[in-house]
Amino acid sequence: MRKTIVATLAALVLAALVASAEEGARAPGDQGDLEARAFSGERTHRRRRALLKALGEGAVLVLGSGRTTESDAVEHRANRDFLYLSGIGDPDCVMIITESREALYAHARQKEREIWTGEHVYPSEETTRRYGFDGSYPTSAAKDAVRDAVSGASRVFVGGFSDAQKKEWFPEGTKFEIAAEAIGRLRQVKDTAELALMKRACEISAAAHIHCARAIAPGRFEYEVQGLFDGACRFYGAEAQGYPSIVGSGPNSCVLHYDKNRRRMEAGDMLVLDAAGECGGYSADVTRTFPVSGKFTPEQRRVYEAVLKAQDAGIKACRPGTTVGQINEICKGSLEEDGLKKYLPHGVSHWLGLDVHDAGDYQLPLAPGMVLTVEPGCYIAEKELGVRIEDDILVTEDGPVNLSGFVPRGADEIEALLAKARAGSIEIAPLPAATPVPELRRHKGRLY
Ligand SMILES: [Mn+2]
Repeated sequence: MRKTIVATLAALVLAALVASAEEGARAPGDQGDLEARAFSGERTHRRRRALLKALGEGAVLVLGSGRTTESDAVEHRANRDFLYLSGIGDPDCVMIITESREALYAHARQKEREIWTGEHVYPSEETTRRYGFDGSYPTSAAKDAVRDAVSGASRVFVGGFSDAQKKEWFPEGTKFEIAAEAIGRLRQVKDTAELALMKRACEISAAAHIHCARAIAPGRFEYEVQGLFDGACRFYGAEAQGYPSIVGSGPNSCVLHYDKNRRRMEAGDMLVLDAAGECGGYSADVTRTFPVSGKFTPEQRRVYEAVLKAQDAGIKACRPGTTVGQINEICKGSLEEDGLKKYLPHGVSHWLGLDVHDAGDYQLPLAPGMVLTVEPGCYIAEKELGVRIEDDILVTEDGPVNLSGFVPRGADEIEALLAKARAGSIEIAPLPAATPVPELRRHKGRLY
């Protein structure tokens, strides 16, 4: 008997394993291990050394992490250059990097603040070790240290300081050089740990595109699609959206950065969905276009397939040595063959990474490790017919790798996705039945 139960259990476990292997499906996963690898002290130390070497002999780098908000009620967005070079996303930190020393400055530990916001980076031996610096010190010591470091330097590179802060922090007459360009050239080529995070962001975004298709139907609102999309990104571990989700139907399909997402979709509309999640600070950037009715009209299909053809040509060209300018020409040339070039008012590519429009030099030819978008579009405003198709392409020696390619792209596949998605329900707790707003009587002369 027992033997039978064990055998049955083993068979069940095996069946479950086989099923999950067949589907290749993954549950929401912990992203912490990927982040720890991408921002290890050893790795960020190597980045800081590479940067100083690029800046040249006698250079000093003073980089602040800045502050995007004074309010705990508004999310702080980590300074991307600071994050890249340290793994630290906290505000109000400063790093001073010279040929001989790497020092980090942060607010001393404030236990009473931790009640509100939890632990932040503060100077300690553990902080020094974890982030790979030579020492970590309280912010109160930072101004003197900046003056010392700058006085002996032949070149001073600065980032993350406002003009007012520069006056306050640096000796008068300091000749500033901008650090961002050199940091951008480093950020432009991703290592394997960064690519693992980008790949995760793309996979999550792709899954969210497929998930939210069930809300694409006549009569539904653009924000319903956004709700399912953004929620699916968080569900799979994305800590933020890479940028405000663009869900533009009908006339809004022709508004490039539309993000109000309040319109009710109608039969016959096109819907441009440009949205993606962010993992460990790295963003994806994915666009698909859907016919709200479920089927493209012949005209919509003709335009859609022309944009797809242009995108295929652009993606194919993403090889070492090609420039972004050439990819732009290739996509536009393809649209010209179909008489649609005049409906594309934007460039078709940008770098992608810690920023959705990432740092990097657009004159440099593509090299292995670079990631860029290829996103041709066609916007015929008088027909309310907008199409954009966008994927995230990794450049390798062996050719382009489409990191976001598993969202259907072909016109038939898009229609099949919509048909399948609509068969699924949107299971969410219903709003309670409508009840009237309580009446308020006149109180101290006030009118309600
Ligand atoms: Mn883009």
